[in-house]
Amino acid sequence: MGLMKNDSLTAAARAFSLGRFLSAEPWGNGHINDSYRVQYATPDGVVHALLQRINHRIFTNPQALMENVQRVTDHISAKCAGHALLLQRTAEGGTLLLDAGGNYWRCFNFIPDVVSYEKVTSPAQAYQVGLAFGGFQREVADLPAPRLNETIPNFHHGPTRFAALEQAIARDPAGRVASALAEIDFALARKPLTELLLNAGLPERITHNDCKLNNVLLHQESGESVCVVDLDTVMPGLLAYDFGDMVRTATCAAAEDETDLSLIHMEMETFAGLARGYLKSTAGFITRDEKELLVSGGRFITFLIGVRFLADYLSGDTYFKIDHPRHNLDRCRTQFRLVASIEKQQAEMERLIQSL
Ligand code: GN1
Ligand code: MG
Repeated sequence: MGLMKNDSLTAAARAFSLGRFLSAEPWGNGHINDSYRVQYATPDGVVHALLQRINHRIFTNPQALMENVQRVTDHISAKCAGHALLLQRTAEGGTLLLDAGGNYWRCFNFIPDVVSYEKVTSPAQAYQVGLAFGGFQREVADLPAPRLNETIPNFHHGPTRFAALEQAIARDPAGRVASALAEIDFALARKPLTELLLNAGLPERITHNDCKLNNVLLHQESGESVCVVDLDTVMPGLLAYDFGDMVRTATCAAAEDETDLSLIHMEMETFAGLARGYLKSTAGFITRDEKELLVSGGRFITFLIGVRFLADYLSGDTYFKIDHPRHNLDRCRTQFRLVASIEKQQAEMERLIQSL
């Protein structure tokens, strides 16, 4: 999915009436939606906003998605002292814009003085990531009923994701199976992992479901977490899924698409920082069972995302944005290498969690 033609981008930017539209530039590294930083002129000077085109091929019910985002941002901003995400409104008063080309747009306030990272840089940074997503879970824990919409059903459901991979292997629509035999073997050998968290009797929570390192905004000077972003997949889930995605992205100091696999390693000290931050934020509500399965969550989610990248590679890259034809295979390889690294250190990681 390429970037938008300038005219529909500009029209969308103008619809959110924050001032006189000046410019828009692509922003961030999301694999799904298209994001832009927009500048507006106002009587008080230039203001920025984050404008996003929702990928409605993947988020097939943008209204249900926006209902979730609205409820969650309202809830958090009402109790949050610092910066929080807020939806901006169009001149007609809506937060979701459907344009003439059938594109869905929404717009957030732009959080100032922050940075986000593609690779973790220190245990102290991992601590901030754990603190931030754990804090998010804590803040939404008392969201009033009803249950949130499931924006993507079965999002972290292991058997469903694995079945999609098996189907891609059997059909081989892009003729790529022969180029991924080692990865396919790795996945098939771990099929039982897909059931691991399902029968553990863990409580349903409201979770973020995309707890990537780059979804935490850190203050550019202090390095402290300011807020978490990317609320599209906030829905019912398990704490272990969120912790798992943090293990996946914030304990390995390499990019998700690194091609030098010798750099892929679950770093114990960084993990300790992450676990400390997370358990500090969640101390008031995490149960013993949930705590016991956090490391399994790391192994599971890293495997699951690897399975998704592999299935997309075999299917001819229909889901994740790519920069080159082997991109999803490169991503799958880092994930599987990281799974192996977690498996080697799992006992030690679990001892560490229990010591906290
Ligand atoms: C996608 O677009 P982004 O980068 O926030 C994906 C996540 C994956 C992630 C892998 C809706 O997130 O589930 O973990 O890529 N989002 C969706 O980097 O599928
Ligand atoms: Mg996302």
